[in-house]
Amino acid sequence: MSNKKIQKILVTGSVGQIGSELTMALREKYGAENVVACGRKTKPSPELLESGPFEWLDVTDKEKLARVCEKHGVDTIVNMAAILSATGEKNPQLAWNVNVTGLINTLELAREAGLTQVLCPSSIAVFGKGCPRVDTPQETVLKPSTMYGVTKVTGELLCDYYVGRFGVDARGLRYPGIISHKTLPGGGTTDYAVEIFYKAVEEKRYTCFLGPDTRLPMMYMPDCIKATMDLMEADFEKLEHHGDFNISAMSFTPAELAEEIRKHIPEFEITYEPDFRQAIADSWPQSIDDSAARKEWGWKPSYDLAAMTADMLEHLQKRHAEGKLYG
Ligand code: VAH
Repeated sequence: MSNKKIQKILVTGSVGQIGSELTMALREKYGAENVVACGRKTKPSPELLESGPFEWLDVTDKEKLARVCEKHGVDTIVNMAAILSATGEKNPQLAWNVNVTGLINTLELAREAGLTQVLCPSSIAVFGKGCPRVDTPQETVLKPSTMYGVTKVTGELLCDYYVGRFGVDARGLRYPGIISHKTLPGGGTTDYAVEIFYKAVEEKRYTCFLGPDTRLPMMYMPDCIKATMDLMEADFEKLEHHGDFNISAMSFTPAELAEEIRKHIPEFEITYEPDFRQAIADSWPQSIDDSAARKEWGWKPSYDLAAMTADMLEHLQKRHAEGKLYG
């Protein structure tokens, strides 16, 4: 396996929560014309559409994926297309098709075309019953209770198989809940940690779909982007793990997040009406041991709860004052 240089990237799921910001960060680093954004149906932002190449692509369509990669001379695929946990429970077959068929299409293309790298996101959703929920280790029992988690365990196993059997350079991160002020999330269990900021700014109150003491691992988007791009550039020879790195930045509960928001908006009020997503959250870790990522490729987060809250509210309060809170 050689550390071939990444030159031309295709990002699937470019219009999603992580994909939309990751695509822009990759364009800044590798050159806008060298990063092909792909979306399935959601309308891309003018910024994404006008800053570099864009293709309509369903990642489950292997022939179209191959044609687009050949057309642009792609050597690296960042496969962000996914159906997340809550939506996946409403349509588990769709989640399997997008998350697993989509992934194996990218791995097969990497094998057939000798691509430089495939970045395959995983999630803390791979964890479930039988593993420690505090400081959840890199190596432990993986028995997820959601189809999303099942697809991510399958994805990790497929990545590691393609690395060992075919010499494909496949890498992945177990993302925690990701929080951003640029792109609204869709269909996740951790989405409350984004919605709460918009409602705090707009209405000074929020009804949370998880209970007050539901502790979950979380990360601010700038750290998510940094982790992803750092792993992409890591020396393959130094990696002991491939598709399944634990990463984390912080862990908090809705009550702790509300308390932090009240340091900026004293009158903010929160109520709790747990729904079906409570059972999903209760099956996930409360905190993560990410020592493998720190050791193998120097992972280190920059944002904690206070820094993230201050930055989120600064951006959202400015947009709200300009009358364009939702863009
Ligand atoms: C979800 N945001 O809630 C995603 C993520 C760990 C959570 O995978 O489904």
